[in-house]
Amino acid sequence: MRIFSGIQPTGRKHLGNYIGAIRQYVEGQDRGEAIYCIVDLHATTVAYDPAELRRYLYDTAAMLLAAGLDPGRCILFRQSDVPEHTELCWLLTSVTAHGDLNRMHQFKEKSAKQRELVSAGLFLYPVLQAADVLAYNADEVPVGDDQRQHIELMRDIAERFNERYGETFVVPRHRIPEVGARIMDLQEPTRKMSTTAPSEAGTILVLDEPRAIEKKVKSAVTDSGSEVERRPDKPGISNLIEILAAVRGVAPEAVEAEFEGSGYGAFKQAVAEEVVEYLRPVRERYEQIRPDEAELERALREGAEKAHAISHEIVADARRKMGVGAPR
Ligand code: ATP
Ligand code: LTN
Repeated sequence: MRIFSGIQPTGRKHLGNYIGAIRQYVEGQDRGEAIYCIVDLHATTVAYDPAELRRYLYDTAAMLLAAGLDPGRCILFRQSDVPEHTELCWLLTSVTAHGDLNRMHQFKEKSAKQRELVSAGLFLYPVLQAADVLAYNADEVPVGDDQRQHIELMRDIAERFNERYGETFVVPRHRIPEVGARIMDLQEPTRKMSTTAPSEAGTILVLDEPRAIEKKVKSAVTDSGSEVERRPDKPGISNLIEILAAVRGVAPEAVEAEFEGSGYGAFKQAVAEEVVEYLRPVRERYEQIRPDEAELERALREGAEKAHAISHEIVADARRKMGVGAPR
């Protein structure tokens, strides 16, 4: 089985990214042929700083290695190093409906936030994402819940391509974790945790110092009452329950049962401590890995060569089926 996922080089990864996606990547290495891509081309679809993009790319690569990706057991590479992604993106536009792209939640949200320019790249973002996956004929795509619609679209694109030009692509399925697929902001628990939140107080960064994590968890917005229970009228407590369950690798019901009657204070204390211990080894390994940019670069290039060897054949087949390029 082939597993593929992509992650944006937005330097600072948070607990939502870690629980929703990154730890699934790590576990994917034991379940199949795992391929992970740092999507620098996707990062150019909104306003960004070129020098920062380079730095963030290394930050993200170091973070993934610190989390447990092992270049001996997976392929880790930079999207722009493998030109098949952009080529296939264009080829796939021929079987992508404009109306479908217009309906993408992420496009609507991100385009509303742009101050200067809503780029055509932002509109085509999901097509490039489809190309990322289809270029490897991946079976499974580990992502957080917010990517559900993008995965549905890439399935439609693959199916339409196969219908129109003949069987070419594997139609991939998402792998969204049962617990922790949508970690919410600690200050505004009706919004997903994100690096682009207006305030950092609600976002636990993977590299946050223990004291910062403790402060953020303890000042998390909770609801009136004192029951540690998941309920629609208790989004703050529900989120903390989900976080602790994900960190422990247990069902949320087990957390509810353990903290029944203990009150918010003791519960938050436990969440803070366990999140600190959960992230500590990642932060420590990151500090060791991040300074050696030459080594990060070497690992990424090696990854790109392996990725290219796979995607080259698959994209060449798509070209042939579409009747573009010289005949063989
Ligand atoms: P952010 O909004 O924080 O910038 P993102 O979704 O735009 O994150 P990525 O860093 O590329 O961009 O996301 C990597 C993975 O993390 C994706 O699979 C995404 O679904 C997942 N993810 C992002 N936010 C959360 C969250 N709050 N809870 C669970 N998973 C998440
Ligand atoms: N849009 C995704 C990142 C991404 C991706 C992919 C995820 C780009 N290409 C391919 C899975 C498969 C996001 O997390 N924001």
